[in-house]
Amino acid sequence: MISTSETLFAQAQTIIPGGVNSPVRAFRSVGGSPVFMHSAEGAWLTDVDGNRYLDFINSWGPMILGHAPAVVLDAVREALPRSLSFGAPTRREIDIAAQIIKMVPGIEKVRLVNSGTEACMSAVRVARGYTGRAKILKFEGCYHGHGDAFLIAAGSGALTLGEPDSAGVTRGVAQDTLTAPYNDLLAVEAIIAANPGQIAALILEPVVGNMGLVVPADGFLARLRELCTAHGIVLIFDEVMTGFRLAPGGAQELYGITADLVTLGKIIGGGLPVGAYGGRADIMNCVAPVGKVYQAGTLSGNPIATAAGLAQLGYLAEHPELYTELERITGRIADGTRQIAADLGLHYTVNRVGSMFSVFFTSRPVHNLADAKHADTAAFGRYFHAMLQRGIYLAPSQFEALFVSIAMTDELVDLYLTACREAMIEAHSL
Ligand code: KE4
Repeated sequence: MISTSETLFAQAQTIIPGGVNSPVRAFRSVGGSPVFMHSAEGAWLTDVDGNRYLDFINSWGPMILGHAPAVVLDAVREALPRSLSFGAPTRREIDIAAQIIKMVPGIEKVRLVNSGTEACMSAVRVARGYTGRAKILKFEGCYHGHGDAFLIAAGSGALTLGEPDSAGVTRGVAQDTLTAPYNDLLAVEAIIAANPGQIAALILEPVVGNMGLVVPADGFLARLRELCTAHGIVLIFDEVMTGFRLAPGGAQELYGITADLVTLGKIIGGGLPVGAYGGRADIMNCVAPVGKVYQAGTLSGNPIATAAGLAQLGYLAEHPELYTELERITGRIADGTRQIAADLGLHYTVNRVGSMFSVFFTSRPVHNLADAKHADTAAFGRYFHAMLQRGIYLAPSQFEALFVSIAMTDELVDLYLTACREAMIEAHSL
């Protein structure tokens, strides 16, 4: 019997490229037809056929409070009657900027945009304007959105599609993007030495979610901080995923390292389109209209999006205990998964930081993209579908992180672990 999702997907593909508005949603790397969602509440998604799934994507990070949290919905309902957009400054933009500055270390000034891509593109442009330099250094497997400068050895969907460099990115752009393997300080030092006075910014995911979850090696972030300070390079932490997730102050708080600029997204909007970039005032004062680095946006600071974002950030700031619970319950998930794989003789690598984790279908440790690429993506695809059949909704790619919300309970973890064991057995015909 053809499901409604399959019917809708066939229809969508006739008028939307690949039938989706973001490539990773198309299930290309795991095969099959994507599930079309109808509604969600707490930890549960419901698709258009009425099937329910335990959500480990949570909109790729934003839904840290679970789906449809009252605190966010109430704030949106309260804002709705006073128009959906002004294109003029509003009080709430001051309130959310102040909230971000209160929560995120190192941010003295912040500008709102509408996506993580915009935040990262803008941060790099400001770094170039501030330093007068052209080149940037990124890491293989890190994803900073679909800006041209970043689609070089990118992670996430670009990696999943097996097209590490996107068509349409010109040689002129690519020549200014230098890349190094993640966690490889020797490579970073060599690139800096080979490009004296030319590198405007070093941008990275302080904890990587976009090649699957990869943890910074001890001392890696601290050494990058030293190198950037010594060479006048703007250190940009892309915390679009990790911001407000790993701690109220994100990875900067967790690791005690302060970047020069931070990019934010996902959680910051409570599920609505908000991104932000911010950091040292001397750098941010280069941004128009006060400075000469131009950046703009019709819907930046949108009153409904800022209502949702401010409500979510406020709740996270007022309930720091939820990070302890996320640590505990995600620890149960990761440790349980690792044990199940080991009991089955698979010994798969499970990387986790806080409420972000990935199961790599390889027994090798995974510290960078080359390691991650050893994973058996075919087996991962079979596992993905075996879990989907059992009502567990994972990221449809080996090269993505999973996200846990505070709606996850011990009973739901037990459901997940039971499904995980059955799916591992099915995926490997054990
Ligand atoms: P957006 O433009 O998608 O809001 O943010 C881009 C971005 C920037 N930086 C990091 C660290 C990110 O993870 C992202 C977006 N993450 C992907 C998931 N790998 C979003 C999902 C998708 O592309 O559909």
